[in-house]
Amino acid sequence: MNSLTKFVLLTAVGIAGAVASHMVQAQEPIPAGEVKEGAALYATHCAACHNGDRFGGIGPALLPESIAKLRGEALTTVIAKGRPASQMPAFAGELNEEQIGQLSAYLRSEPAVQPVWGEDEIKATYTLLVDPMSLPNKPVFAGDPLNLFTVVEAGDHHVTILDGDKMEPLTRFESRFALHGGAKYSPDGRFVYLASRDGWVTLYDLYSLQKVAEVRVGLNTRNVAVSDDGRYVMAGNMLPHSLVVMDAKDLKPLRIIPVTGDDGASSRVSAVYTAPPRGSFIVALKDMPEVWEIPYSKPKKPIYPGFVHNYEAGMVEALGVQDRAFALRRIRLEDHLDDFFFDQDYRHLIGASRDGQSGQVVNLNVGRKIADVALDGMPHLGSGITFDWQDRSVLATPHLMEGKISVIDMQDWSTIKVLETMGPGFFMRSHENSPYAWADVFFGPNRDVVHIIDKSTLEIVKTLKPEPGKVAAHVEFDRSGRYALLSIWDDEGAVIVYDAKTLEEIKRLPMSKPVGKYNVYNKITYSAGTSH
Ligand code: DHE
Repeated sequence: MNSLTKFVLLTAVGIAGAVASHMVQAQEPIPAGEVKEGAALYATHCAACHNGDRFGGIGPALLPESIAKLRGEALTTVIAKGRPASQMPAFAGELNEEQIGQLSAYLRSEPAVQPVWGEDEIKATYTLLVDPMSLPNKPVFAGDPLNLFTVVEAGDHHVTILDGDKMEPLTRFESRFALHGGAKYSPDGRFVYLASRDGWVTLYDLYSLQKVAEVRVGLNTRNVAVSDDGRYVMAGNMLPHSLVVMDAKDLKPLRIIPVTGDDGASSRVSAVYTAPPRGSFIVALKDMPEVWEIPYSKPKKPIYPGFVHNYEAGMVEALGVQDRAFALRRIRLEDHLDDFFFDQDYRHLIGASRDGQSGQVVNLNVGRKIADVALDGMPHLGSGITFDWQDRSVLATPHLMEGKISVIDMQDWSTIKVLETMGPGFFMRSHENSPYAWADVFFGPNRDVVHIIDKSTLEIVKTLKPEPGKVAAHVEFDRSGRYALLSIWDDEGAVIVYDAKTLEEIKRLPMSKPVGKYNVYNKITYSAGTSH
């Protein structure tokens, strides 16, 4: 095994660890003595902000699942050094190394009181900050409101709203702790919904540039989806095992759907997405080999003759409300799904489990797996894109475990090409008006490069290294496809604006670890070049 292969393998093992980090940590024995000492230290130093039960207060929840991202020494480092630009102080002056170790052992241990987060707890956190009826009917800024970007800055937990015409920040505000994944927009692009790992959902008005409402829907949340009729927001939780439906105009909780199987066992949610042509939310589950289709309205056009949509067939009751929406359809599979995406008409779901050897294609109409796809090195959620190649639609995605990009024919699900890259990547992005697809290299010695692929030849035509030594990742185009924005993932990072045609750098906007950026227009039109 040469050293590069070894490095990639070790990195891949690291990623696998990252991916299943909470599982790994749950398996590691934690010495009981350390936990006991740690509990006492917690009560003295942490409970005031993070709450006695560790469910979070001013500070985030400190449960094994919510701190899973702080792997290895990252947790003790945060305790010792604090978090810059946040209210988390450094404890190195007050606690010695052994005490910090005890505290971190306690935080990684299961809580004495099993967390309960039901209707009462959710409703108690609900805050309406502005009456939606009092909001202005025009933006308070000049410029195209559909060409804004929401940039999530993970370094100091802030969000920047970026004017995509001038490529200048319009405003910047503090977000909840650890926002993760795509910001979601209302169908008219006016409101943005942000979900944090520790369960907070924030509704922000892009016309008046202010927060409208917040609610904590869970203790560990995966993501949110917004129905394309603009009525509902659905959040998927890891803890507790539930889905929470909110009113999209003010985030009022409407319904809690427990995620349980026929046998009564429950499951964590992998992710929830909106399937606009179907009028449904599609939910993938981590612990049950099922995909759920949950309708919120009648489909726009008949799905196919004879298909019985649950919206018409079903009638459910929850939280005292009885109606046709949210009548669950279970699609039973052979394997569970962790990561997945859809074709553009939402007929197929292409997914993979994290320990599986290949991906599967599920036809959502007939409700079963119809093909296997060669996606052994599991992709991250929302990693891939679709585009037309020659006379067919293709899907392209990086692999998280290997330096490869697969291009898959979406007619027969065969692999058209596997491109070798300089390392495993997270995200690929493009735009209908661009001949290029951009793919980052996220792991390994070349994590500072980004490949640019010609969508007609399926060849890498250029490799950029914008900031040697710093991770360059996650691209999003502006509304027109003229500019491509790339992040430098560093506390002293930046969003770099490129001319998407000449591939020349236009400008650099300093930002604090801008993990993701989401263009309003591309998102609300479900552009094939970005995540949905
Ligand atoms: Fe993500 C999207 C899950 C680790 C950055 N990631 C998502 C989504 C899910 C998810 C469910 C879809 C949200 C949406 O769009 O609605 N991510 C997971 C994991 O399970 C995993 C592997 C482990 C975990 O910690 O939960 C994981 N993700 C990461 C990271 O380590 C990344 C690189 C840094 C970070 O911020 O945590 C990361 N994830 C992202 C980003 C997106 C995302 C930037 C949105 C991509 C997009 O363009 O839509």
